[in-house]
Amino acid sequence: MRQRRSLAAVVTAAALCLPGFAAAAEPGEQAGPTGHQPERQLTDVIPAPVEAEPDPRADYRLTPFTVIRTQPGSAEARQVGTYLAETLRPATGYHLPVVSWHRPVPREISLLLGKADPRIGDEGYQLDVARHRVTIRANTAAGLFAGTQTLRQLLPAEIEADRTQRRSWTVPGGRIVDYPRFPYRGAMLDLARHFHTPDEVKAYIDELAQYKVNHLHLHLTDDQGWRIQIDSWPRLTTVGGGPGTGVDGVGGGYLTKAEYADLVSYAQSRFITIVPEIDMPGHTNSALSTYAELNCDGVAPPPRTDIEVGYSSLCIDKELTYTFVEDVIREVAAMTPGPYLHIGGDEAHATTDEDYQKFMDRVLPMVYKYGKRPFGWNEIAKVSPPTSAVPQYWGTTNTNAELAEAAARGHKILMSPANKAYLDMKYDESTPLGLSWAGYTEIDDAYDWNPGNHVDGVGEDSVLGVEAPLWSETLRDLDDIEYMAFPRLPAIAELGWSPWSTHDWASFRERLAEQGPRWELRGVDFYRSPLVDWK
Ligand code: TNX
Repeated sequence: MRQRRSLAAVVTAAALCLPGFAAAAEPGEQAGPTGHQPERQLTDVIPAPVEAEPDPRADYRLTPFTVIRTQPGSAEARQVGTYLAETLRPATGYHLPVVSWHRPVPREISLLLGKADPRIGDEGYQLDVARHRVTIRANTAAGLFAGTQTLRQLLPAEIEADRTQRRSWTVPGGRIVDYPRFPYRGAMLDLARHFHTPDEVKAYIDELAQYKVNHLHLHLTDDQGWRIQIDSWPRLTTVGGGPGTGVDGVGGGYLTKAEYADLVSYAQSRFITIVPEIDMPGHTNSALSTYAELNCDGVAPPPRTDIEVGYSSLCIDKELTYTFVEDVIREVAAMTPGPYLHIGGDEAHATTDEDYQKFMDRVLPMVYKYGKRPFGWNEIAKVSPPTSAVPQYWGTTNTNAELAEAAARGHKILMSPANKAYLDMKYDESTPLGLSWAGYTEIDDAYDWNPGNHVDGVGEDSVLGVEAPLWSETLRDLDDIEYMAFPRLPAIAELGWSPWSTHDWASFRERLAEQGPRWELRGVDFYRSPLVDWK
């Protein structure tokens, strides 16, 4: 009884105070079994769900009376409910109280743990839309979160507005059962070539989360700049990340440990794990020019902000190199709760193969020593690292002997083929930003490849997942980032989440068109590819 009374109080408050109530109460706007067509179909979602069974008689209408009820006793489920309420309140103007009651209430959206389709696993969910309630069930809070992101896309695009919209809010009826194809669905942001502020990274995280991306790899160090505070080598950031250390001498900056920790927890609240990268032994000019003693000859090279690659190397035969690397790995591991630490290893053209082997033989064990699983660009496959190390494929061909051998030895591989998944490649010759060394990458190129058989000898079972790297030699601000990431990021996200059986360019381009108005309402810049009939 008490529960019912407090609900009544809430609803009255909504009816009296909130502008959305008046809009919803307008005559002729009542949702009903007849007449009112939802604008969205149950399958209008990116990434495409595993299974969707529409029921046109079961459309649900969000109203000022809707309550979000989360699993009793689960603080995590409640956080997901609160985030859902926060995303739906601005456009609806509804109160959308979040409660954790045991008993169902009328007109609820409930987020519940357990009792779902057994296929959903750790990250999947089951979404049931019926006349009077929406129920999301999952085994974990991550699954509930994924379900809420689907629900968000099933509402009309205006749900993304930041001010109250005078309209009705209908969700198409039916059931979705959905779970990921690969455990790792990632994006990468390069903070080294141009620094991007914590607020910019957070804005990107907010977008990634909507497409069920669950890892954000931060490329934190490179020839131009060093972007993460390391207490034992303090000049790395004050000098190596100082003013003028962006490409062409533009910008500079770095993350303090506090800012990094804040980013980690912000990402966590959207079920995204941060993967830090310290690139070595190449791509290290910022460290070498900051600390002269790290160089073989003890002489610091000048800082560089051009975009050449492959000229720098840590000094492989100097013991101080390993003191330095261990200090950095120890501190980065300590500030990173996620399981992975990326040690780069790409384009070490200034390091001989023998030295590269020596270096990795010393450094890989350090990553394990501090409790992390190493990631490296695919070049690390050539040193036969322990099989739990993850090579990240960035090549442009469908054959790579070292990678196939690594898969045969039992490695999981992360797929980021540069001619498909690199978000910094130009869309076509007229794209004002980006590079083109791996070719132009239109949205259909980004979409049309199968991570499960892209490289000979690297089958579905050897693939950990996919990642879309965004290198920022040419990207200075958030608009630049967004213009290159959208619409290609959702293509890579779908390849990581949706089963290959749903893969369909015609369907994808239609679903993508529906994202356009959402990006506009959120102020997200994007490339209006001529291959898509934008809404
Ligand atoms: C290659 S991909 C690089 C980066 C560049 C990128 C630009 C890789 C592992 N290394 O250093 O930023 O191309 O597209």
